[in-house]
Amino acid sequence: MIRVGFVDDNGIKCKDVQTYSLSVHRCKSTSIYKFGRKAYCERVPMKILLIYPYFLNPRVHNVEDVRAVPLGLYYVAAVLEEHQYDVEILNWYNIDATPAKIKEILAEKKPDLIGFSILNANRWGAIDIAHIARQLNPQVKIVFGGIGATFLWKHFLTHFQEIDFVVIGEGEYPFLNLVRRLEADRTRDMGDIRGIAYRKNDQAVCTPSAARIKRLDDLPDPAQYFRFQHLALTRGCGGNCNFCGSPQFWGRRVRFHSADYFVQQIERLAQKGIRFFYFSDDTFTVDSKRVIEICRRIVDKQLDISWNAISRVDHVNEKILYWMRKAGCIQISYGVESGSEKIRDYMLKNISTDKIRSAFAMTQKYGIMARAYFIYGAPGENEHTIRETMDLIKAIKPLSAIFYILDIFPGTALYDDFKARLKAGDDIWLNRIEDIMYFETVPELTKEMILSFGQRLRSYFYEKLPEFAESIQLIDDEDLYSRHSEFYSRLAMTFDHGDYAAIDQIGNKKALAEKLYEKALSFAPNADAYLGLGILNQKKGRMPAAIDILSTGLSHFTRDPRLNICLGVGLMNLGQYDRALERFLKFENEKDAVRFAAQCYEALGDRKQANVLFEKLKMM
Ligand code: B12
Ligand code: SF4
Repeated sequence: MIRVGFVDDNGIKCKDVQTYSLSVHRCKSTSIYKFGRKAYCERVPMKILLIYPYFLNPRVHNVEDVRAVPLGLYYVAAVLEEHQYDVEILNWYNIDATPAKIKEILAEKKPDLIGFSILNANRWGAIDIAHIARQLNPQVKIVFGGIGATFLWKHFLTHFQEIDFVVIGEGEYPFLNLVRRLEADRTRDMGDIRGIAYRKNDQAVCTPSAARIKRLDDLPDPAQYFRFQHLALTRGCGGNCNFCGSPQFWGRRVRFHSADYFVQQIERLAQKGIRFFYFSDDTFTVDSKRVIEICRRIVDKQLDISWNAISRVDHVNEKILYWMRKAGCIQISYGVESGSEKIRDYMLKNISTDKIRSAFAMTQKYGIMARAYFIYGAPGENEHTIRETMDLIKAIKPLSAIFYILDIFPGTALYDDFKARLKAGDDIWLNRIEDIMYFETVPELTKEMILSFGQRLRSYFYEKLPEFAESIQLIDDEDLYSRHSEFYSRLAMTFDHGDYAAIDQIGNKKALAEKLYEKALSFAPNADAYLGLGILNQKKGRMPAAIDILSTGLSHFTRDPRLNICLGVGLMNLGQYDRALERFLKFENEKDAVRFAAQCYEALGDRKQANVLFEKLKMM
């Protein structure tokens, strides 16, 4: 859209303007054009909403899995930002299908176009939101993009009139081209925009695929505009697993960002307060030289960050693990999938048991938590293969394990096989289901069997976990001592009050946490470990021991408020209010410190000071 009007002698724009729908070339800097002396023409950017819609089934346990906006949406938005569009991302994973709320927000935002990021499991959320948006404004354009839309474009355009366009594959530039064309209102023939699908004479058609972006660094860095935690150094994966959409979607040739781009992205986000990152590549460590370069720079720049990464067991070695740990990596997730070689071969996983064993041993040795992804419920799964998976768990001793039932997603070899076996078509997705599980498509695997396999695997893992945690042997490298200390301390906290603390199947958690805190301190002083031990001792009524350990902690971390407050509480328990008060008064801006200080004054009979602090507390 462009707006045409006039400026007065002072250069002030006249309010009485008209808006035309015309093609216009953007002014390089201001996007305002002047014609002659007094007329001007100004581009009114389209209002674009990019929505990450809610899933069909509420996530009770694994909210963490669905909470984050897919990374690609930030890239799509950054390209639009770079071209001066008015773009906003809405994370609606938790709007919980509340039409009134959705209506209210859309009515207020008045988008000209809505783009949805589609995974299979959230497509109904998008369809329902699109329906509401259309009711509010029949002119609004609806675009679906992402991996869940790409392989079902025909299905979506055939069955859902709300959807105008599907962007196929890597979305940034096809979407930009589409938006430009819509803005210019030149929609009669869209056939020359590569990488999109639309309805032509009531038939769903798609244009030739868009070329993949050659140099990923040409993409504007979304960190300039947004704050997010998932990053990716690469696009594509050399693997060819039959259950995974990545090979068909991204291709098996891997493209990279440069170390410069990636580290600058981290720095920009760190400046926005992000300290923890998820490196979300399919295989972060494909190019070990590049990864080591990135790690060196993180170390040289003293970026105080920690991060998780995803990799393959055949793409790690000691050198890369050393550098990753130095640079703050705390966890690597590996797709192990199954203990049965037959099942791994069926999945085209192409990794040997030896490789799995050695990657896990190496990773843990460097103090990086090795997490295993398992998939159960593949053809041929039975008592024996589940036993094999348990044996592998026992051998590799993962400190974290995730168990998924084998799902069939469009765009995978498994899906093609499913369609051929069941003579099924994409219409299956007209059902309000999130996904299709493999066991639902064969008679020999029943739901009960699969659920019990899952339960057994999880129980086995939890039962063994304390043993795994205790058996870790870290490499004796002084360079990594402080990292080792962090590693043990973090692990201890997980059992003490983190994720594992809530799991009943894991036994002896407190005793294990205590041992792990002690191991942490055997490498280097660590404030969390001192605090953890202090609290554990206090809870067991071992006050002198608690005071002792907290005092040692304070000799290393004098200004740490948590250690001071915890020690103060210990002293209060021993009736030493004077000494406790000294600890609390150092932290007049910490609520707990002020409350305990007030209680100390009260116990010491100084009602006046106690009241001053209780009043202060009310204002905090
Ligand atoms: C890292 C990852 C995760 C991470 C982080 C996800 C995140 N928030 O960034 C975690 C572990 C949290 C995760 C969770 C899940 N994941 Co996941 N994940 C991946 C992985 C390995 C990489 C994703 C990525 O960052 N890609 C790179 C970015 C740049 O691509 P992108 O986000 O897809 O965006 C591009 C295009 O898709 C497109 N696009 C995307 N949205 C839009 C919107 C518009 C309007 C347009 C025009 C274009 C467009 O343009 C973008 C730029 O080119 C992929 C596999 C893969 N390589 O894609 C699986 C994958 C996406 N995940 C998958 C699944 C199933 C899930 C879960 C549903 C699992 C669950 N148990 O609930 C959840 C979904 C939650 C979510 N928010 O993504 C499947 C999806 C299959 C499907 N058809 O639905 C994949 C493909 C793996 C597989 N099994 O094949 N995942
Ligand atoms: S599962 Fe992992 S290794 Fe296999 S193709 Fe997908 S991303 Fe690559």
